[in-house]
Amino acid sequence: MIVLRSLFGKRGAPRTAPGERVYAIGDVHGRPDLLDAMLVEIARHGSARGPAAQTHIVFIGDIIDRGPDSRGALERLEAATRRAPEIVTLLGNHEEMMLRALAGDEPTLRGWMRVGGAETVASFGLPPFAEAEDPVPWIAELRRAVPAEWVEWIRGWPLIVRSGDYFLCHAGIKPGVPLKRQLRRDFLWSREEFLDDMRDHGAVIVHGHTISDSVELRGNRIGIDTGAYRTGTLSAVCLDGETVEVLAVHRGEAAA
Ligand SMILES: [Mn+2]
Repeated sequence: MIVLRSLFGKRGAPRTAPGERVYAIGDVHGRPDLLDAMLVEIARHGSARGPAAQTHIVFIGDIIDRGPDSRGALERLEAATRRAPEIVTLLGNHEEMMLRALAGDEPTLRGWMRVGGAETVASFGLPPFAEAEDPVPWIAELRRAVPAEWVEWIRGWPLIVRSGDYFLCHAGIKPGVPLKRQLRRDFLWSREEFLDDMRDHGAVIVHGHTISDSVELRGNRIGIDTGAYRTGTLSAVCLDGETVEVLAVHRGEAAA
């Protein structure tokens, strides 16, 4: 495990809000085994580090899709959140697609099937939506398969969490636009324009959504998606005052 201090140059080291320890966990994408392993690792890490006035455990979004067991990942997360109210899950673009499909948005449904939604519906016991079929009965079937209380729960997931100099969101932000005026779609879908931008965004942006080989610690952002569904490695960072530590759990490749 590494500890990094004063990474961030000109404004001085960024810090969490006083007394706050924040664990931010990368994209889970249908891997309940890794979700559980990471919560165990965080508990171990927290005991070793000693108590904090307040701890927040933040999943960065994209709990579902691509991996083998999205239904299981939601089930584990829901159970963990009931036990541990310090867990917060941010909305990811994949949950956004599922919510839109459930609401009857056909173009989103078609796109969702191509980017891992087929795996999610399979985990709920449904065949994928086929291009030529009538979407109305298929969507009705999906609504029966996904528990209504889970849909309401996911609808309530926030887009952002802030602690001191850190700003957490699923994908990123629109550079050059104040954090208070960002759009929902930028939190959910940002890619290169954000990733390549070297400017100070007014906070260090902690995000998932784009896979990197290891956690990316940059001056203006921290990328924590290490592609758990295909690498078997789920990563997280612990932000505590001025310290940043990287955590990871590994459970082998997802079953093909
Ligand atoms: Mn994403």
